[in-house]
Amino acid sequence: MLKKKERYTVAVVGATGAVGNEMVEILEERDFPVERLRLFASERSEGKTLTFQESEIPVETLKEDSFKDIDIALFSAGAERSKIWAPIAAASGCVVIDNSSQWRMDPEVPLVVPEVNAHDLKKHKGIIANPNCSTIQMVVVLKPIHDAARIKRVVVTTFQSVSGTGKKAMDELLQQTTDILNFREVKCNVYPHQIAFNILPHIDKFLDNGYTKEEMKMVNETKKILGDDSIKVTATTVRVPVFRCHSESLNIETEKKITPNEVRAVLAEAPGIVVFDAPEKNVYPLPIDVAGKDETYVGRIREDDSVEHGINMWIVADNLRKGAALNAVQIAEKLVEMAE
Ligand code: NAP
Ligand code: 12T
Repeated sequence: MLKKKERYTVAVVGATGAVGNEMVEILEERDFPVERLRLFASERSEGKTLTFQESEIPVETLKEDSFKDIDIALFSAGAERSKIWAPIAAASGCVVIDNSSQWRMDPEVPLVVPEVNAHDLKKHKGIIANPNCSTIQMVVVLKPIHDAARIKRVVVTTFQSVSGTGKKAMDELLQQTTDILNFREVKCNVYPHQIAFNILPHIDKFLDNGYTKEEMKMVNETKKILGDDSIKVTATTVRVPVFRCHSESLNIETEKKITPNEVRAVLAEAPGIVVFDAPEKNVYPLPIDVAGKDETYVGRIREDDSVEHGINMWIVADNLRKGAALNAVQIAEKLVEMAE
C-alpha cells in the first residue's frame, strides 16, 4: 500500500517515449503532488533532459537500487523492461503502475480503469496494470450500459492511430507521406506494409487462432476489468494512417431492452464520457477533435434491429491520454486518495 504523504517521489520509466512524455506532461497539468520526479530511459537517452514544472530533469538509466526512495513508478518502456524491473521496483517498496502488456492478465495484478473498477486497487501487491489502449476506451463506455441492461455480446472493430506503436511509427507515417507526395520511394521499417494512404488489418503479432494479440487483449482484458467472464467479445483491430486517437465501431447486444435515447442518457451521466451525437448537424466524434481530450467521445448511437436487443455506436478517445498516460496518472491519483 502507498503510505500517506504530502508529496510523493514519482518515477517515469520510458520517459523519452510517446507515452512517457505524455505522463510527464499530465503529472504537471493535473498538479499531481510530486515531491521529486525521476526520469528513466535506455542508455541511448543518456545526457538528455526533460522539462517538468520549469526545471530540467536529467534522464537516468535503471540500476538495481534506482527505486529505493521512489513511492510511485509509472512504467512505459515495453513489456521486456516491465518483466525485469517491475518486480525489482515493487520489492523495494515502490508501487508500480505498468503500461505494458506484461502483467495485465496475472491474477495477482489488478487491471484498472478508475471509472470502472477502482475498487480492484485495494488488493494490489505492488504492481498495478494499465489496460490496453483500445480496451480502456471501450470499457469506459460498456460499464454504464452493462449496469443498465447487462451486456451479452460485443462486436468491435478498431481504427487505431500510429502513436499506439510509439515514436518511430509516428515518424514512419510522416516520412512515408512526404516521400509519396514527393514521388520518392517508400520505406517500411515499423509495419510490414506501407501505412501512409493505406489501412492494415493487423496490430501486434498473429496467434494460432487467426486473431492478433491486440484482438485477444480486447477480449480477455474486458472480462477481467468488468469482472464478468460471461461477456462475449470478438474484435478486429485495424491500423489507420492517423497520428493520434483510436476510433472504434461497437455493436452491443444486451439482455434487457435499452433504446438509443436511454443509452444517451446513461452515458451522459457516466464519468469520463462525452456524448457527441447530432448526426443531423454532422456532429460525431473525430480523431482530430478528440486529440488532447481526456474523455471518451460517443456518437452515432442507434438501434441494431438485426438482433433482439442491439445497439451500434462510434467511440473515439486519445490513445496516448486516456488509452495510456492519463489512465495511469488517474490510477496514481486514486492510490493517493486511498493512502493511509
Ligand atoms: P516508444 O515511444 O517507443 O518509447 C519507448 C520508451 O522505452 C523510451 O523512453 C525508451 O527509451 C524506453 N526504453 C526502451 N528500452 C529501454 C531500456 N532497456 N531501459 C529503459 N528504458 C527503455 O513507445 P511508447 O509508445 O511510449 O510505448 C512504451 C510502452 O507503453 C510499451 O510497453 C507499450 O506496450 C506501452 N503502451 C501501452 C499502451 C496502452 O495500451 N496502454 C499504449 C501505448 C504504449 P529511449 O528513448 O532511451 O530508447
Ligand atoms: N502493439 O500496450 O501497436 O499492449 O498500437 C498497445 C498498443 C501493444 C499494448 C500498438 C501494441 C499495446 C500497441
